[in-house]
Amino acid sequence: KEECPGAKTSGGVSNVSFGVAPHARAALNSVFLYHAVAAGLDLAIVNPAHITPYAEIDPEQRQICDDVIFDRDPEALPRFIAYYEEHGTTRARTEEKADPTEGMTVDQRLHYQILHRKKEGIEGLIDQSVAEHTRAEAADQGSTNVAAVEVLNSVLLPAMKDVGDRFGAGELILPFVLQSAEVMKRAVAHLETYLERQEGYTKGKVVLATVFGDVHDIGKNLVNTILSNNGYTVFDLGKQVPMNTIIDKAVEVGADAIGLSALLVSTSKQMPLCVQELHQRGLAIPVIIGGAAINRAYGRRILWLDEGAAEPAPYPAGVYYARDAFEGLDVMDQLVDPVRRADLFARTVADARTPTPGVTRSAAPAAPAVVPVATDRARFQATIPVPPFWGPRVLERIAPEDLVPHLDHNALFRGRWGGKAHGAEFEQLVRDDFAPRLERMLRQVRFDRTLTPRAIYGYYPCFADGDVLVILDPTDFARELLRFTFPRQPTGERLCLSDYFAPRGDQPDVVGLQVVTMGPRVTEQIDAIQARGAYSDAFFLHGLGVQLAEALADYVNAQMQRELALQAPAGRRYSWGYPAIPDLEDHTRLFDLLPVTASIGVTLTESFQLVPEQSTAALVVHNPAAVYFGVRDLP
Ligand code: B1M
Repeated sequence: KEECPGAKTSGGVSNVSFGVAPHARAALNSVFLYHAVAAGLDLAIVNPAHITPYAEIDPEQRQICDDVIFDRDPEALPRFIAYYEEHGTTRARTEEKADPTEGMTVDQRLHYQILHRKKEGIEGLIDQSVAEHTRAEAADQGSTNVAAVEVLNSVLLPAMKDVGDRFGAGELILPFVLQSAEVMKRAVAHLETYLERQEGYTKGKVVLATVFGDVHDIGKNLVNTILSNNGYTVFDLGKQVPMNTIIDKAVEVGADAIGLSALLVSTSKQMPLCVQELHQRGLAIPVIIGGAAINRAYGRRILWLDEGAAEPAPYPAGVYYARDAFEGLDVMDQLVDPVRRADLFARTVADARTPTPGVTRSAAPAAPAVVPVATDRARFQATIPVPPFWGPRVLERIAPEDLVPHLDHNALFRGRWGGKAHGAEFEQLVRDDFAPRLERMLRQVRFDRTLTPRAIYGYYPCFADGDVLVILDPTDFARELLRFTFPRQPTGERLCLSDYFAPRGDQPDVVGLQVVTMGPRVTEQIDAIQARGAYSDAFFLHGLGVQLAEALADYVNAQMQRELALQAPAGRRYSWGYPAIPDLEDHTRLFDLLPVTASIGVTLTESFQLVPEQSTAALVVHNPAAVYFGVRDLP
């Protein structure tokens, strides 16, 4: 592969283990496959039924297999054979281990299985538990219905609470919590066969939605999973939901709270509108808000009904910010208890009245007269690159595997897949679970054609005019097409992105533009997986998809850097919505320049978000002096 770039390799993996015992082959083939894939094997011929998943092979066995595969010493093979003769099959070894639930009561076993993410046999345990609780209730005119409610409240919900507490303490990562929720879902589904359809075994009702104009729902889905598996009835209205639909549903079902989710600053503006509308309609339903671009201070601000008034009054039912799904659960637990609810409201209003130290708004200092960078025309002229073409170009045939070198593994494992919460055990988690999982998933998405990466990019003539970047017609440099306006830092160096482009001169400067998408199928697949209750699979696929969207943007960026003969950091990409170019409405101007919808099928919502969800857009600046800077853009 080194000699012939672009060549692919395939291998019949089990050839490596001919002649040894079947259970030894299952381990050796797996370890060999693991190393072969890491070394660049593209296609493997294996019988999945005859292979032990790498993550299930303990470190001792991996070491023994590694020694054979890498031929570490002459004793490696005899040691390998002796080991597997002595130890029998992997399955037998597991069975030899003491049952960790030995000596536990049925209810303790249920708790154990939820905490340890074990689905097998959960239905049988529920049957036994309901039977025991029914017997215990007998003296008290008990029924299986009463017993089932008790199992829910005294066994299953405390187990999920334990899971949540351990997540809060950093002992569990989010995917594990989701797997516990899957066990919980299965347990509750079985328990429901004992429950008469009646009100009373729900802890409360929540209407949940991603606000109008916003296409992101991973945050909302996580909240749904955690709330519904902790005893709440969740009416999930989906994404891009108009405010009136949310309010009408809350009234219809008698909701105890409305949960609103939004990913971006622009769409978070729907939240205060919803609070105001509830008040206008004389409704007093508490509102919980969450999302990446908002914070507690925002929650406190939108609590007030008339911010401009001398004595603004709080929305009487309260607005509560939830940092994550577990804080959302905690808020709900307080809201459904009248005493705790009054207390929460009083504390929230008191907090909102107390100015947070260090965030009081001060008047912007007088603007110093500056902008030395942009005026140096001669300096710019020497560095303006020559693009290989002017205008747009579409990249159609991008294979997902081409994106792997651009995949930020750290961001994927720590951020998107939640591994950063695992502290010191992170490395082991990556080795035992995340790395083999990634390999597996990449194979699967290739096979299923889940990802359909497409991109459009282009080069446009331009010049800077103060805080404005003027874009010219690529076929007629004298004709102005449109203008992008960027904010100038209010303090300090008072920089603006336009400072890094040459002002008007004989030759125009050049700006790069790009839009990339992983396509609609990945979102459809995530929705389908989520709908069948495989929460952790949906979470992992979402994380991989979004990180590959970033990888795709980087892939296109690298191509642009090559075409313009730039050395990083020259050719940095800036996305709309970030502090240096905050105005998402500029996506419409971008779409006027690049035929995005016609070529790669990406459209914009009313709030200028990109659809499909796993898409991103950027402007590329060739000037190496343009490093990250910006103005704060929190609401
Ligand atoms: Co982008 N992105 N992104 N992005 N992205 C953010 C959101 C941003 C904050 C980054 C930043 O500035 N540092 C920024 C927004 C800032 C702003 O609005 N001004 C931003 C931007 C600008 C953009 C684009 C607009 C850039 C562009 O292309 N021009 C673009 C928009 C895409 C589009 O329109 N389709 C874009 C693209 C992308 C990717 C495709 C690469 C990717 C996908 C995002 C996705 O599908 N989710 C992505 C990512 C990964 C991020 C970050 C890094 C992570 C977002 C995420 O998925 N979080 C994010 C920065 C960050 O947060 N560090 C960022 C995980 C998710 C589970 O959390 O949704 O917050 P979240 O939900 C949490 C809590 O908030 C809470 O609980 C949930 C679970 O614990 N919660 C609730 C949420 N709702 C609740 C409701 C409740 C209770 C709790 O009610 C009961």
